Amino acid sequence: MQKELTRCNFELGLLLVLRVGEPSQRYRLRAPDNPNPPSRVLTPKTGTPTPTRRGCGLNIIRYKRISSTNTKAKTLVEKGAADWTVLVSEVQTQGRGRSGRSWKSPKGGLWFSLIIRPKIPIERIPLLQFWVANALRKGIEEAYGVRPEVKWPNDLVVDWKKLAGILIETKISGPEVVYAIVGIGLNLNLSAEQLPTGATSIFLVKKKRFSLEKTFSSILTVLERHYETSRDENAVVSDWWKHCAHRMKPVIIETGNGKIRGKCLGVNPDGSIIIQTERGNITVPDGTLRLDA
Ligand code: BT5
Repeated sequence: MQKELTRCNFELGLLLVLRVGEPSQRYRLRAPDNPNPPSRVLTPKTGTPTPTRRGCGLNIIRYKRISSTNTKAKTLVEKGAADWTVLVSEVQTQGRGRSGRSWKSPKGGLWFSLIIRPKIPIERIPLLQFWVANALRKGIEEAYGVRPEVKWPNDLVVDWKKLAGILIETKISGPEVVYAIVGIGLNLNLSAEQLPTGATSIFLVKKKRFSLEKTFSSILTVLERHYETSRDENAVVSDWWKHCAHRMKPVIIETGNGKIRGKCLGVNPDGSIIIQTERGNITVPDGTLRLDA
C-alpha cells in the first residue's frame, strides 16, 4: 500500500513529497504554488534513494551558496526547525572549523549540517562526535571502499591527510542539551589545487569523481542507523578507537596551555584523550593532535 506524506517547508516554500511503502523509496522536491522559488535550491537528481527516519523523511534544505550551513542551521533551529532538518550547500563562503578556524568549501565537496535534539545530559555531548565520526567512516567505506581512519578529536584521515571534518555545536539549558548542530565537511570531488596542504579527497584517493547526491544520501542513512545505537557509549567509543589513526602511537597535542608529548593510550566517553607521558598518564580534554615523528 502506498502512503504519501507531504511536509511543508516554509523556509524554502517547497513541498517535500515522500512516498513510503514502495520497494525503493524516493523523494523529490517540487515547486509549490510560490511563483518565485528561491534560486539557491538544488534539484536532486531523480532516482536518488531517500534516507528515511522511521518512515517520516527528512527536511532537506538545499542551497547553491551559503556562508556556512552550521550558521544557517543555528538561525533555523532558533526559529523552531524540526528535528533532523538537514541543510546542504554546494559552496560555503565562510565555512567554519573549530575554534574560529575556517573550512575551505568550494564546489565539489559535501558540506552539510544536521539539526538534532538528542535528549542527552550534557556530559554525553562528546559522544556525538564519536557517533558522527563512526557513521561517516562507515558511510565512506560502504560507498567507496575507501577506509579512512579517525583522528582525535573530529577528523577522518586517509594516510594522515584530512578527508573530512566535523563541527558539532550545541545549545544547553541547565543539565540538558536543547539542540545540537552536526556540521560535516567531506572532500568528495576536489582536486589538490582546491584543497589546503595536508588534505585529501575521495577523488584524489580513487582517481574518480562520484555523485554528491548518492554520497549525501548514503551518509545520512548511516548516520540515522548509528543514531539508534549511539546510546551505548562503550560500543561507540570502542568502535572509534578500533579505527583510530594514532592508536598506541607517539603523538604531540597542542593545547591552549602548551604541548603534550606521549603515547596515545585511548579516549574517554567524555571526549578526552589519554596520553602516557614521562610524568604519568594525562587526560587531555581538547587540542590539535599530530604524530610525533
Ligand atoms: C573541522 O575543524 O575539521 C570542522 C570542519 C567542519 C566543516 C563543516 S562543512 C559543513 C558545516 N558548516 C560549517 O561551516 N562547518 C561545517 P578543525 O578541526 O578546526 O579543522 C580546521 C582546519 O582544517 C583548518 O584550519 C585547515 O587547516 C584545515 N582545512 C580547512 N579546510 C579544509 C578542507 N576542505 N579539507 C581538509 N582540511 C581543511
